[in-house]
Amino acid sequence: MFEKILIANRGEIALRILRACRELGIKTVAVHSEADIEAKYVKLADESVCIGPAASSLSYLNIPAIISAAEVTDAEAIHPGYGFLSENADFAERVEQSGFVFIGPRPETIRLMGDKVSAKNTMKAAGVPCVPGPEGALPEDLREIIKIARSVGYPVIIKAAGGGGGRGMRVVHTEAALPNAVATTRAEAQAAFGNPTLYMEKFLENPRHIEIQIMADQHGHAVYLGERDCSMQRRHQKVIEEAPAPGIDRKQVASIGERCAKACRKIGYRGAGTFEFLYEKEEFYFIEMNTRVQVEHPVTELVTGIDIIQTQIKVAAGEKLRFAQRDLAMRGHAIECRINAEDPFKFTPSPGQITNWHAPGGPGVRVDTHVYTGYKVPSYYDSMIGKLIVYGDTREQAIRRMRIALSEMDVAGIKTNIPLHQELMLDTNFIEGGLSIHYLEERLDDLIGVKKDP
Ligand code: MV4
Repeated sequence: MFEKILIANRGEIALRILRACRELGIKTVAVHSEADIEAKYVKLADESVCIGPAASSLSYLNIPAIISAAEVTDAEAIHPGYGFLSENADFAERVEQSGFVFIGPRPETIRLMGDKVSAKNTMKAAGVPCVPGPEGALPEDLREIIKIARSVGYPVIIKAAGGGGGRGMRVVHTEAALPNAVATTRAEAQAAFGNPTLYMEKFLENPRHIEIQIMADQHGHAVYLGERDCSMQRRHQKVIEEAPAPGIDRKQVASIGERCAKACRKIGYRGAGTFEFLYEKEEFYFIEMNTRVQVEHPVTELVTGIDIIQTQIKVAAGEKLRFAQRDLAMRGHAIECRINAEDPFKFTPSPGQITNWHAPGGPGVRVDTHVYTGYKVPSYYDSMIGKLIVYGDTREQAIRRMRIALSEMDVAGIKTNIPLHQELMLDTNFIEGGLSIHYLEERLDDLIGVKKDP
């Protein structure tokens, strides 16, 4: 096992990784920007290194500064968390070339999955069901593209191979709209990702967003840790996640999960990973794979009892997975509410000093956060300041516990989205479960309409 790990991230996930290291008896190095000098997890770490000014581009994305920090502190491995450099294949490569272990997949795997065309081809070939559409990238010739779209059938969606997570895509409903959509998406893809490659899929109008968590070691073993329903989102930002996904046949989840695990074995995947699917009319369609640990990993931890971060570290150190698929089961139900420093209904960021922070507790309540009374939320980073996660024997119990936990939670000095979560935990459609990716945005239009014109 490693003696010392450098945590190349900030906020709640930096603290989450730090705690995993402590439990494993591993020393920690925190790297931080000038804006995060006062962060408590920086003091909790055995060592800390300032890697640059507040702006992420100069600190948390500063590859040479992070490698230097690992060198001067004699760390053995680097955990990238999520966001920032976590899915940057060049970073993973530089980490390994500098003699450190990257806690994540091999750089080639990150690169393969970062290109959404090669990711889809790989998964299709490995037996994972994908969204209908032509194999590979679109040709340059517009006449060819028109023919392809006709054979797929409208509506279609044009996506950038370099995109993902909602960036670089356009829905096309008619042949008349196709030429402009292709030209615009191509230009945007070139500008944003330096890669004009596009691909096309049948556009699914009202899907759910279900993802499968997988974990693989370096000895050819891979398992799936069930699914998460992440359909409650606004502008590609998830708001609530839960496990298991309500109303989906367990045998079907097992069949898809097994195919994901098999695909991981086939490509020699290493570490934690997530297969993103759209789910519509009782069918799963693969769209993308994430090669990092995800924000919402705690709901999976609560229903499986597996510590995903500790497992990432163990498999990176070369250990075999200590559990096989038959040892794994999902028990009970977990829900996560992302707590953001923002206006609950206008979504404008609300940075500043937290003058009072009281977190809820009790059975089945987990709060993953780095904030505390007196903490100043910087304006430079993501607005998420923590996650409230609850567990219950049933989904009903989890929702009840979430309502109670939200009511106990007291945050003063900044605005948070807690009132939005309170509203959603009483929403009859959410309580019923199984909503599509469009529900929250539609519901918000209603809510905001009502507030404007009561
Ligand atoms: C789609 C789709 C409908 N049909 N692909 C958006 C993020 C990126 N990961 C893929 N996305 C979508 N791809 C087809 N063929 C709808 C979306 C989509 C979406 C997906 C997951 C979660 C939220 C979303 C919000 C809007 C659109």
